[in-house]
Amino acid sequence: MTSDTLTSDTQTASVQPAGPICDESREERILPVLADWRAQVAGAVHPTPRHAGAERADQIPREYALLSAEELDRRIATARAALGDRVVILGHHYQRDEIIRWADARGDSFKLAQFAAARPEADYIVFCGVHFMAESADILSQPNQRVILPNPAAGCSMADMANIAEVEECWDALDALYRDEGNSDRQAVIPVTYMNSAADLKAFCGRNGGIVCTSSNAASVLRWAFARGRRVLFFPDEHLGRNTALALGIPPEEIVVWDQRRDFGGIEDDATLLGARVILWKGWCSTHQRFTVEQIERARREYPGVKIVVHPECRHDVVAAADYNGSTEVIIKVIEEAPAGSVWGVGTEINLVKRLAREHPDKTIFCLDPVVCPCSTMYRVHPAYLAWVLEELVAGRVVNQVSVDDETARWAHIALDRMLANKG
Ligand code: CIZ
Repeated sequence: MTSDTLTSDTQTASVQPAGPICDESREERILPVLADWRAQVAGAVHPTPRHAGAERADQIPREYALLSAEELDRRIATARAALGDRVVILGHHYQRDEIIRWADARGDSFKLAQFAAARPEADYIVFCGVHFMAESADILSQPNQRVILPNPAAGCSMADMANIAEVEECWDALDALYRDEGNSDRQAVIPVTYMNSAADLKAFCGRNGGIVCTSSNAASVLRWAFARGRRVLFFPDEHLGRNTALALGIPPEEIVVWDQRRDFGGIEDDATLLGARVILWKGWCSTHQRFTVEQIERARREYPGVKIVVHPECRHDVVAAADYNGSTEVIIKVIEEAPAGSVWGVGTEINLVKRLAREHPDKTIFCLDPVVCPCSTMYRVHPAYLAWVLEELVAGRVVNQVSVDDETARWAHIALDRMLANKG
């Protein structure tokens, strides 16, 4: 096997000028197990540092790491044909092309959650995305359906920045503070969790009068929350929360950050929280944090007339400097509807930017960040994992199933249903 077999960047370099690749996103860090075997086959000494999440990926049988890209494609196609309508494959926009080509539906987490809920006839939902998406699909699907995440190590570092113990600690502190605020027909705080969060946090929102949002419907969800509560506690993404609140006209002085790593969220006086309308968790997306105003200014200098579109997980100064901001679905729509010959600087995950460039050759589309930096956790769904889980299904075995316990699922379902009713 050549190194190209496992390196999608080399396969797609014709569209995105090959720039330096950020360290976190190198294939040998993302797929350390496969990379180790590859190196061993080539006779090298064990050269690769192991990624923190690698142990969860160790189960893949060695033979899959040794298959060529062509052989993997052939085996995926055969297994999928054998499974027919019993399987549905979902592909998130951030997945690499070698995975997206097998997807029955591609979309953002909102669209894919809807799709999963609308396919009760499929026995298996193979979710090519990350752990929180597969959990949501499990919650929304029928009890007889099984949801499979090809590589269980595919997670989301932002989602991991909030856990139930920390959120409950914050909630108790807020409850103690707001308890004496006086009568009101509205709840003191409505918890809102971004889709990028674990199922137990979605359940927390369901139990406490709260809701889930995605970047597609965050504004509509915040309006829903303010109709029922005086404040919102928004987790785990600080930036999506701030960008949405500011877009709704909430003044910056009524938006505060709760830093879960510090005592009492790092908030020094009660008055700050008493005057707050939005309390933001201190979490972020490592990929979207890379975008800067300087990159936008450079794009405007180098491409006069360029339009800039960024994701609302970017910092507010970046969103404010852009022409448009929105979820992956919005970014795709804005570019699709743009006239031929237009030029676009895009601030989101590189796999999606490259795909947009390939699918719209009549437009110039480039990533604002000159350093190629795929979301390193999304990237862990490699065709080797897809081939493996599908062939196991053909053999009557389910591997890498994601399943949420009944009690968590019951409450999380309530928060997700509220989200699905808020289309954005
Ligand atoms: O909601 C999603 O799927 C994510 C993670 C981003 C987006 O904008 O689609």
